[in-house]
Amino acid sequence: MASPLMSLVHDDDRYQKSFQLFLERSSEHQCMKDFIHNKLPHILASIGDGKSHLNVIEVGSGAGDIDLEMLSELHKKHPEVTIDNEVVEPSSQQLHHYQVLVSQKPELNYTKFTWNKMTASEFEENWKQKKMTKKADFVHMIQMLYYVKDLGATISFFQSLLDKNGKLIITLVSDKGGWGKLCQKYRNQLCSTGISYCVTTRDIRCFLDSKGVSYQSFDLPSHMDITECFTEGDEKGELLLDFLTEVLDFSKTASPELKAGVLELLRHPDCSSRSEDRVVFIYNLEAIVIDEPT
Ligand code: CQA
Repeated sequence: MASPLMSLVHDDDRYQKSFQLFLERSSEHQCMKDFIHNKLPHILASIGDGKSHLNVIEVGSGAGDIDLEMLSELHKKHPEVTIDNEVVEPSSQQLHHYQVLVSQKPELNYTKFTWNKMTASEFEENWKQKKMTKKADFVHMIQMLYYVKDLGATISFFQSLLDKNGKLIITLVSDKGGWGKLCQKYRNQLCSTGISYCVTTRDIRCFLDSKGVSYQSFDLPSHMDITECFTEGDEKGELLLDFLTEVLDFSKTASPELKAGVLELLRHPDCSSRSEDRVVFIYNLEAIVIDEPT
C-alpha cells in the first residue's frame, strides 16, 4: 500500500521556504495590498461610530506585514483614535518576526499590541474562560481558515465579538480559478492529512447564506508563475509543488498517477495560461466582509 502523504505543515522549515518562494513567484501580496489601499479605506470608514478607542483582532497574522498595512489604513481613516490590537498566531517564529517589525516602527505608538501565541480555537477557549465582554470594531482572518476544524463555529465566534458597526473580513482562495479546481478534483487525495482543509470562499458563502448573514464580496485576481514545476527534479519547482498541494515532498512521495494528474491539471487551460515559455497559474482570492454582529 502507498504510504500516506504528509502535510507540508509538519515541516516548518520547508513550509517557510516554499511559502517564501510562493510569495516571490505570485502576485498574492500585491493583490492583497491593492485591496488594502483601494477598498479597505471605504470599508473601515464607518467603524467605531465616533469612539476614541478601537479594538482590533487579527487572527492568524503570520509575520504581520499585511496586518500592519491594514492597521495603517485604519489609522489613516481614524487618526485621532488609539487602537488595542489582539494578535492571534500559533507560530512563535512568525510572532517573533511580527514583534521585530513592530519594534522598528515607533510611529505605531497609537497601538497597544497584545500577543496571543495560540490558535484561533485556543483564543476562543481563553476568551470564554475569562468571560471577556470586550467587543471588537475590526476583526480579520486573512488566509487562515484553511487551518481550522470547524469553519462555521470559528466564523460565528468572531462575528459574535463584533461591536455595533464592527466589521469582520475573511480572505481565502475563491472556488473560481486554479486553486478551486485543484481542491475540487483532488480533495480526497490531498486533504486527508487533517491539518488543513480544502475550503474556498464558496464554503464561506454557503455557510453565511444558510445563517441569513449578509455580506459584501470582492474578487482579487492573482497569479503565480509555476513554470519550474514541470522540470523534473527542479528544486524550486518541487518547493512550489509542495505549496500548491500542501504535501511534504510531493514529487517524491505522491504516486505517479497522482503526480501526473496534478501536473496535467495545473497546466490545463482551466488553471493556467501560457505566455511565451512561462506557465502562469491563475487564481482568485476573495475578500468577504461581514458587518453585522450576531
Ligand atoms: C497563505 C496560506 C495558504 C494559502 C495562501 C496564503 C493558500 C493559497 C493561496 N494563498 Cl498565507 N493555500 C491553499 C489554498 C487552497 C488549497 C490549497 C492551499 O486548495 C491546497 N490544498 C490541497 C489541494 C490544501 C488543503
